[in-house]
Amino acid sequence: MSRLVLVLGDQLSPDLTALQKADRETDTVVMAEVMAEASYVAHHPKKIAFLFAAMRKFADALRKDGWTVAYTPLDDPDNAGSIDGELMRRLDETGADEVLYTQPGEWRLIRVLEDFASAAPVKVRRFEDRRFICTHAEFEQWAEGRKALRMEYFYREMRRKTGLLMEGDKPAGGAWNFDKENRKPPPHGVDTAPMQFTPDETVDKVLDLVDAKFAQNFGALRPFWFATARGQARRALAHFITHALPRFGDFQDAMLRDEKFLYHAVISVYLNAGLLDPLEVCRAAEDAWKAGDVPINAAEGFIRQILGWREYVRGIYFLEGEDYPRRNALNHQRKLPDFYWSAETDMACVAHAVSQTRDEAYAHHIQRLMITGNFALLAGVNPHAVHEWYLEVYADAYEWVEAPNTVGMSQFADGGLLGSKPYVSSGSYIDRMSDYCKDCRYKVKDKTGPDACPFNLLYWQFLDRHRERFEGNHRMGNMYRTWDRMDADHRKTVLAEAEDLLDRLSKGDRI
Ligand code: FAD
Ligand code: DLZ
Ligand code: SF4
Repeated sequence: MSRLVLVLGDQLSPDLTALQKADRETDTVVMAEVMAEASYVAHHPKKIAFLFAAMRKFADALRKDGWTVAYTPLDDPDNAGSIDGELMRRLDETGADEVLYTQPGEWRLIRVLEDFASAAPVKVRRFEDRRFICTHAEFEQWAEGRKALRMEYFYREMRRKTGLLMEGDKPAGGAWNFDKENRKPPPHGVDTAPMQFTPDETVDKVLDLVDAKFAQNFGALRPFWFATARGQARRALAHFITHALPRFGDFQDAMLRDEKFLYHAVISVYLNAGLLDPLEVCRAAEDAWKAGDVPINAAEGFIRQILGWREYVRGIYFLEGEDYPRRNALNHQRKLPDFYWSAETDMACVAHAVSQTRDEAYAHHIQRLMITGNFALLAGVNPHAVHEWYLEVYADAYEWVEAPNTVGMSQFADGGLLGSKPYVSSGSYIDRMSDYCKDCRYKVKDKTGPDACPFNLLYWQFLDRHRERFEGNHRMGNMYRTWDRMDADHRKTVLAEAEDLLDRLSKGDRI
């Protein structure tokens, strides 16, 4: 008996379930660069290049390990153009009598492979993706019967399950969460950067291919410095643990114009493709804390992002089903402003986040949440358009992780399933946490008038237009009381100027 074993571009892990179930003596691994995957959204060229290069190197590593790999490059004249097409072609070619695959991370591709299984002349077996700490069954069990699915409680379960940062049944350091210590304003200068890798021959070839085929996509392909193999990704992780993790907690929410990465790990691109394993990353951070190299607020804050948030959003994506990315609880219908592509706006914070995204296919969490996400929510942009933007522009974007973060956390389009209140802020939050405002054409201190910061105007207009929904929210009551205490004429001016700003946005005027 011989089988085909599918390995997708974001399944580059030797312990992938389908590989574990296969036999390297008799079975053939199928990997394919296909247009269907490379164009279901217009991915950032750096993301495509990263994946193709990592796929090619993973295929080579499998071959060295004794596997037979049928690998199809994008420009192979026989390329069938899609994952199911490639599987059919390889079935014909090899005469294999079974296909094994691991569940993809997106409903779209799950359905494609289900249809393939119905049409295929041979048995097709699917396995759960075990490269996560929480299984689907465990998440469903945790969610069952709960009124609110709060990440914090899920995270504690995961701490107990893994024993990470636990002292017996108590959290290490005496608290589950040290976030209060993690809200420091930006530092003056940053003394580290993520590890960068010079393109080798494999990467160079892929860069030329991506240049030729995807030049029209948003984003700069070069310079390209991502790790593209597990060994490199491990080195990047070790570099982060030594040089940046100690200060990760303190400056987790800070933003600096000239420091794109601050003390962030820049490993989501590797984790999500399978080059790093989430538990190994958490254990490495825990070990650094145990060795006394990293304070507890940093180790805990970092581990919470992976053990907590990453696992939790995946659980939500699969629990909620395929309509999740289409939700629009606030009925927001505005078109995504053009400056999300061009960076041509006078708002220094937005211009900066967008141009950094174009150059690096990366922005850190607070830039995504409190700059581009915040503006889209305040302005009432259609959440599906926002979702598509995030899926296109970041190298770490796959729907299972991107959609809950965008549709749920950032746009409140799931009606508060994921977050108990919308992440909106006026300019003063951005000013406190960044150095963007000092060079902005708008004045963050101005609440009204020609120089008023758009976040100031839109923040109050957002609260006002969604009063019915949010007034009773215990975390937002204070803001409504502040708004109501303002002078009536001032409120009228704010609303009128906000409407004017939104009108100009609709007309495509520069704002
Ligand atoms: P660090 O800040 O160093 O954090 C360490 C790791 O924790 C990350 O590598 C990531 O694996 C994990 N993590 C942190 N926050 C989250 C989170 N909220 N959800 C899931 N994992 C998290 N992350 C993605 O991996 N892919 C996406 O497509 C994505 N889209 C996002 C869209 C929006 C609107 C927002 C607000 C957040 C999104 N995130 C996404 C989460 C987060 O912004 C990124 O994981 C993080 O910025 C990656 O950079 P880093 O590796 O330097 O992370
Ligand atoms: C994102 C992506 C891209 C750009 N290209 C490919 C590809 O050519 N071949 C492949 O197997 N996978 C690719 N991927 C990743 C898939 O889109 C991903 O597996 C699904 O979105 C599920 O997460
Ligand atoms: Fe952004 Fe307003 Fe600050 Fe300008 S003033 S950078 S628009 S927050």
